[in-house]
Amino acid sequence: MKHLLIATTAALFLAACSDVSTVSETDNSVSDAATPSVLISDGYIIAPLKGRDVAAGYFMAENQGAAISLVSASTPVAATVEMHTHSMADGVMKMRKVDTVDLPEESSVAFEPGSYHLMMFGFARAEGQTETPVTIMLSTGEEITVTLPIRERG
Ligand SMILES: [Cu+2]
Repeated sequence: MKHLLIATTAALFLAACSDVSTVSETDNSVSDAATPSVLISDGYIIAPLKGRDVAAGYFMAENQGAAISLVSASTPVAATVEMHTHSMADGVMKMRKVDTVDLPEESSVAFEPGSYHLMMFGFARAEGQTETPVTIMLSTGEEITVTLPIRERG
């Protein structure tokens, strides 16, 4: 399936109200200057452990243009969102905060368990809320907002 370049404010709004991966790539009329080059797909959030308020966010980021970086993220349901990665230190997997995640030209990076992830602190959602917008900021100043489902811990 072809993925969409989320291109305009209108497209962002539409994407925020539907599954981003199902929007068809039919509108090529937008100008290149307004076209974010990174596609965010397959995203989801893992709800905090019971009694805790830290959630994790995962997604695929596909850069379809020139080299770019993810520089920050935010969501209305968390006080703070950090980008983290895992690395081995003295034989133990540890998380650490990263300021940027670089995406070379036409590359992709997976935010997935054991690797890059969004760490959402002060996570507080409405009762019964099963999804939330998450905004990813790029080094170009562009922002991409996607709606991510919130998965309960199994
Ligand atoms: Cu983390």
